[in-house]
Amino acid sequence: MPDFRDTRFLTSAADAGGFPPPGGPEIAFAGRSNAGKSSALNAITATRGLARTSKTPGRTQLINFFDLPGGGRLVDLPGYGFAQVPDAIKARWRQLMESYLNGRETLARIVLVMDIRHPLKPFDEQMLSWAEHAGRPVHVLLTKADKLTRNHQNQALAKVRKALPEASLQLFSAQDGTGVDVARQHLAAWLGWDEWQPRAQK
Ligand SMILES: Nc1nc2c(ncn2[C@@H]2O[C@H](COP(=O)(O)OP(=O)(O)OP(=O)(O)O)[C@@H](O)[C@H]2O)c(=O)[nH]1
Ligand SMILES: [Mg+2]
Repeated sequence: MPDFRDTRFLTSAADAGGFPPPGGPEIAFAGRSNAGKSSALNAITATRGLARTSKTPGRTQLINFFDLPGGGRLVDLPGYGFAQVPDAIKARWRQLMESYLNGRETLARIVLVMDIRHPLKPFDEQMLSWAEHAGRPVHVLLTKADKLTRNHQNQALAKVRKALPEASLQLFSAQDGTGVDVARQHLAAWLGWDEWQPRAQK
């Protein structure tokens, strides 16, 4: 049975020429800068430091590819929305994202990572409509749930669910582990890991 802990860094790409040859379906983590994409990827793979995280928004400026055991990949996308960067870098970001989103046939699914305190910003809406148009299913992580009380978590969840009635959606925290197994369960189902059980990870 494949184990998320056996996920390995493959390569980083600064442009389409750097994308690795296709190697199974790709599940890409998208979201605003600093939302917690890289941290979510590390929590799901139970591998600290696999994807680089930072307090400085805009840390991930490359597309990072990770090989999953048994085929398929996780992809850590650079985040959008960091104000303090020059226009030239924003333009490069846009070009890199467009070439990946529009050109990558092996892109199978999107995990949209949103800070539970700041969901559904314009970039998130753009990503959701792109994914719908492109026929890529989306799973939403409302992350940093540890920053809110249980009550406020549920209120935020209900609010986003109301705005996105069709979406697959969950609470998540890379810090306290909320929802990590739920997210793994979704990924395992997508990957066809039929008999995968959370307990096998422990
Ligand atoms: N409390 C808390 N902090 C988190 C959580 N996830 C991420 N963080 C923090 O949020 C900051 C940004 O996390 P990253 O995972 O680097 O965010 P990112 O979305 O990959 O950011 P970019 O690569 O800049 O787009 C870091 O300081 C993390 O430690 C979480 O679930 N709870
Ligand atoms: Mg990152």
